[in-house]
Amino acid sequence: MTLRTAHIVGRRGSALFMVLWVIALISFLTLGLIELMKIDIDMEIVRSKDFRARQLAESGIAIATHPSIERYDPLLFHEFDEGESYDVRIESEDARLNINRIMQSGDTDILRRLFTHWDLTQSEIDDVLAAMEDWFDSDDLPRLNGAEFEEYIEAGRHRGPGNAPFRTLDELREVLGLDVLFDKKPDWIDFFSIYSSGRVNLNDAPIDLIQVICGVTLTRAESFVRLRNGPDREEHTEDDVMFENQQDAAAALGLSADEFQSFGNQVTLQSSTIRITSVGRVDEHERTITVILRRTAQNPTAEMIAWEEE
Ligand SMILES: [Ca+2]
Ligand SMILES: [Ca+2]
Repeated sequence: MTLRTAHIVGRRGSALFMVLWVIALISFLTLGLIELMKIDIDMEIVRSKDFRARQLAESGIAIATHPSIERYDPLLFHEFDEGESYDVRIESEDARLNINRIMQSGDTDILRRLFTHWDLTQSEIDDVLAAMEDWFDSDDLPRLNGAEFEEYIEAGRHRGPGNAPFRTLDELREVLGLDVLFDKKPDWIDFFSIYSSGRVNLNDAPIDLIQVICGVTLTRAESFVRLRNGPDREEHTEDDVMFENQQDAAAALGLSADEFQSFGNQVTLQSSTIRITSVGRVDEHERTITVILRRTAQNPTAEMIAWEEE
């Protein structure tokens, strides 16, 4: 091969290589583009399902807030075609302890008893209460094992405690030093409210609160809830028993009138503050809307106090 022929073959080889390289590059870019389009379409599907799930949750809220809807009404659950549904729960907000009222009163005895019930040690309870009190009080002086601004920043938080009553339950969740509570009772936050009256409604209270407030055994508290649930043993159904007077409630708890009176000012049998939780679902996508309403005999159409979404 002459030098000139070798040069031509070399140039043809380079050209071929360039063509192959451009084809590879175009293929690569096309695949990337397809992948990007696929991600975009997937995100659009997620957004659309999320939007629809929120619409369904809103429908549930609209139905549940109607004054004539009872907590066991079949309209509170509806399943549509193609994996779409909403499910609404109506309960008394007074099934929960009001954390701000407890902190305001300075009497944390009920919290000590509840945290003991959840197996926290006395020193763990002291630390948890110190942390909650430091969040609540207006000063910046940390209690022993409590936490104020400096401790929050040192722990990598972007802000310090509220130094005021809790505005939301998420703020209560943010208190520094509550890990032990989350460890021993992961759903502890569900026992609290910032809207409840301060008297716990025995017609809706969870077993733990019945035990701790009324000082009864687990067996007694369970038997009380069984009676409350009616013959079908299921809560929130038409046969549920609502205790209307203290004598009946005391008898169902196996307590004398005097024993009931010892905690009578901490409990109630009716409430005007209602929690409505509506879950909208589309396949595996879920949106939850929680609404707090206050409904009185004078105002049966109800006043909305809070609207939270997650
Ligand atoms: Ca403080
Ligand atoms: Ca029932």
